[in-house]
Amino acid sequence: MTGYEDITIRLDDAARYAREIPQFDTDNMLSLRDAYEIQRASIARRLERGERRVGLKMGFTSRAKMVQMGLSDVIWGRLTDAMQLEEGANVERSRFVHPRVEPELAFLLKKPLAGNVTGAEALAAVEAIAPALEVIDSRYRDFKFTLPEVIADNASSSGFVVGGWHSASTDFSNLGLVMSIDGRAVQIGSTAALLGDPLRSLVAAARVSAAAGEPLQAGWIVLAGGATPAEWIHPGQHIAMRMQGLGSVGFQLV
Ligand code: OOG
Ligand code: MG
Repeated sequence: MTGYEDITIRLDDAARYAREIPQFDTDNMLSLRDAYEIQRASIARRLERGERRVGLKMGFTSRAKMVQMGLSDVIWGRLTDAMQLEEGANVERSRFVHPRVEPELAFLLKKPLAGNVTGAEALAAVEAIAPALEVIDSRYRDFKFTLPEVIADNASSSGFVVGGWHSASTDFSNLGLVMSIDGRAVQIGSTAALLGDPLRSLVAAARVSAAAGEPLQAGWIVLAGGATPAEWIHPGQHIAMRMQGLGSVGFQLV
């Protein structure tokens, strides 16, 4: 693919320096294939700077998120070590353009997982599960984008925090969750919002990553997608999420 170097660099710089950029494909001319190629190339620039790939995020796996963002195709993005925020830490607002947060379930893999796998095969590759918060931060002005644009922008992914890991032997298909800001519940939901069962999100992750030539690896984290609409966050706020049986995860925006 040629001709997208410019937007690749613009997106990488926007993420690196937390600067917003205008939309570049409002006419929806970009193919999804080229959008993923721009994402790959922009994340490759981070890897060249020393970041390490640690997993994959799924997006628009819940109806709540599709409705909030007005898009209806499942998308995915790449996670690097620099995006992982420490549980309970103070996170600088200046890292972001206009951050939002959403409750997710995280999978930790103990085996590679590639291609068309069954739910049972996917489950057998899971080392542990944990409650997680994803900080999404579209690099586009006003958090507005088309489907190819958000894909090119690494599916808005900017940061993620993972709580304590738990055995995946308990049924996690319908765990209640409460996301709160400064102790006030702002979103209530269930892991069942994720394609009916978050395991389906992992099955989809195995398929899309293998199709991209980057199959899921042992040790990788897979974020299954936001189970509720995302919330804007502001400096001084403490953001937390408690998931039934799995404890809680949180951080402070400063
Ligand atoms: C796109 C990212 C979607 C999710 O969990 O559904 C996503 C966005 O909402 O900006 O991360
Ligand atoms: Mg998400």
